[in-house]
Amino acid sequence: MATFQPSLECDNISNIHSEQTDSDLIQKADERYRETLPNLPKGKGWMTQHLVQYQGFWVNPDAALKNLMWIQDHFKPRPTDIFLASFPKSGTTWLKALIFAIVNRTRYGFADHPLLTTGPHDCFPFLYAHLYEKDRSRFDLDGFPSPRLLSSHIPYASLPNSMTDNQSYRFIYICRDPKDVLVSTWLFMNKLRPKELAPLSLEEAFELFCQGISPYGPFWDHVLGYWRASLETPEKILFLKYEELKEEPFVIVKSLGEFLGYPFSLEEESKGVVEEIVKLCSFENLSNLEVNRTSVQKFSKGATVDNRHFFREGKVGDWKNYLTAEMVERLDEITYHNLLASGLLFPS
Ligand code: PAP
Repeated sequence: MATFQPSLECDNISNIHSEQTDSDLIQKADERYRETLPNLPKGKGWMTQHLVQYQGFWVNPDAALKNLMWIQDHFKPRPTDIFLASFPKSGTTWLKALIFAIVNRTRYGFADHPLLTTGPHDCFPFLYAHLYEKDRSRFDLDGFPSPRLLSSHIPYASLPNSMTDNQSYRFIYICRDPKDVLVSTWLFMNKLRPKELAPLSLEEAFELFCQGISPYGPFWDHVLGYWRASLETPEKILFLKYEELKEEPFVIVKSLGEFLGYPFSLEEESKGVVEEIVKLCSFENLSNLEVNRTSVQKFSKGATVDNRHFFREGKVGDWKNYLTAEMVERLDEITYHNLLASGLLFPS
């Protein structure tokens, strides 16, 4: 499926490699991966048998780690890039839809908007999910027009310097109450867990999550990495909370427009454009669309995920239906201690 990207002019930056150079780079990334992998600590996996600990974070040892290394070694950001960063299950799909709709609002009408027929993950691809394809023709990042909309779960500390230097790219980070993140991750990953592995019980998932062993975990280190960076460079990183977006979507959509350099005019506001965007990207609307109910999202190495799995409840506080009082107490305490000095708070 074609990826919709805003078709403003391509930056005048050449990061187009020849075929030969591309395969050399893939080979180099492969070598570093093969040399590094055997030395990494192993932990129990959620969707795979194991996770490995790389630079302090736990990742899937196959595609996720390879792609991360590729990005670290070879990805060339453009100053106009817009990155969405998140810990998994924190609101990525929602933010993808919102940012896509904000940035492209003068290109598409709401009656025949691409988001009505294309899933948010196809409109706003994961940076790493397709990079390492041998056949990179499906997602040729170099060929994307600017501004490129790219997302990733990579922790801030593991981003290459080229993405954290003082260039003008923008990052939006979305975080969510870890109790909802845990429940959402557990349910999602059990659906995708290979049949040959026994399902992960909630008790086991809880224990692993508390120890920081979940994809891109520890959760708290991930959040704090972007939180601190957003305090240091607020003009570059906008830090959002899922719960606040639920509470005040109009306010946040307006501030997203401002932050991204696409502010809403008074005329747009009076015509209800902000409301249209919020409605288009709402859980109720997106989750009922045919494309999000029936089609499949393709990731690297032939992995596929039904789009409907990205839309479950879309609520704040669904953890109340799953976690015991002891679990809540323990998780809240870990969160409290980890975030105490940072000034970052989650609703409990
Ligand atoms: P990802 O990391 O795999 O991309 P992500 O989109 O971050 O997943 O998180 C999925 C969660 O966002 C799901 O939460 P739940 O399991 O608690 O229900 C999903 O329902 C929720 N979600 C998806 N789209 C929306 C939306 N438009 N509004 C609110 N929540 C949403």
